[in-house]
Amino acid sequence: MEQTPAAPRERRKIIFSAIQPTGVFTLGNYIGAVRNWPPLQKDYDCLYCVADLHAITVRQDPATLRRNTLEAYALLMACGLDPEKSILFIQSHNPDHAQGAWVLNCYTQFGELSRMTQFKDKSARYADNINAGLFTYPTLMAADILLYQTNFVPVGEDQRQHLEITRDIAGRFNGVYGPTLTVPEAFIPKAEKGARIMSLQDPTRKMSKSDPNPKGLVSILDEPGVILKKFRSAVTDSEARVAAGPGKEGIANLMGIYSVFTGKDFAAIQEEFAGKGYGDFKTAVGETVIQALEPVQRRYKELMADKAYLEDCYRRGAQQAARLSHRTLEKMYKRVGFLHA
Ligand code: ATP
Ligand code: LTN
Repeated sequence: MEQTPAAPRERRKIIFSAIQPTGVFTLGNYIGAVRNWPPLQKDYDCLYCVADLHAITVRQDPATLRRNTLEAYALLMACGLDPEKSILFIQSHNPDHAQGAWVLNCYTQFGELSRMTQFKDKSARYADNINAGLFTYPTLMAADILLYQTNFVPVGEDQRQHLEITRDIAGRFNGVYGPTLTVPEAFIPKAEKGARIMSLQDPTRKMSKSDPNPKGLVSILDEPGVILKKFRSAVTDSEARVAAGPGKEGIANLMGIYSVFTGKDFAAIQEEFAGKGYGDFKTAVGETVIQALEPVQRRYKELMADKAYLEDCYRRGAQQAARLSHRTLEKMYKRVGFLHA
């Protein structure tokens, strides 16, 4: 009997995300983004990238940027990303990103870039360096995503607007030239699952790697003693009741962190700490975080002791990425009418 060919395996959906090498990842980066990436490796074709091109939209010291880039790459692996399962690379190693961004710049309006809240925030914060790269940051991010025909982009809540503009740009390009770019969707954790972790010193501001006040952020490489100290001095309120509610943003933030690592919901946490003071609660949160980060810190030390291996991984990652992005870039070039080289 003639053998029927095996049904073609359904193509796996594509995941892309990136992080800027602007410092050691914070607990915010970890909870809102990086920690959610390793489990996706099983069911999706994943690409993860260290966004060094994006990092220079803010002035960087060259030696520090170089060090931060290698460290960010090692941190991604320490957090569970596996170069045998995903494509892990450094953005500047694949020139297609810059080339794709140029084309997309020409399909992005000045007005829509002017409305981006990150641009407004960063141009207020770095008023002496409001450069064109800071303004066109979203088109480079759109290129990162669209070059791989990405279906889903796992990021924290603060990136939602960037995903919206990416979708608009893709839709516009497809509208002019016919279907070329996959319109991606954001994968953002639910609010109580750490979509937005706030500063420990000012719970109305998000925890950020580049916060000049290190007391507000927990870095994922902080020593246990430091982590405990930062949680113990976290800003809360004077009510001494472990519960979320108006005026209790600090406590709600700590409850969110505790919930992520213990799997307990807010009601269970409230019950666990009923009648106890904030001191006990803050210590419990700190200890849970220390425990969760211990394997990451251990793996990171091992990886950083083998630079040749890291180099090998990021070189291979860049080649794998370029092979994929090239197909899309060629299509885009053809669509817009560039003469074949
Ligand atoms: P920078 O301070 O240099 O602007 P950042 O700490 O804001 O950096 P990014 O590199 O811009 O970090 O973001 C990497 C990922 O971490 C993104 O997916 C972003 O949504 C997520 N993220 C950043 N900060 C937080 C936070 N406080 N809570 C949850 N997710 C976050
Ligand atoms: N802008 C992002 C980092 C980033 C990114 C991307 C995230 C650059 N390119 C592509 C997702 C997809 C940030 O986290 N600040």
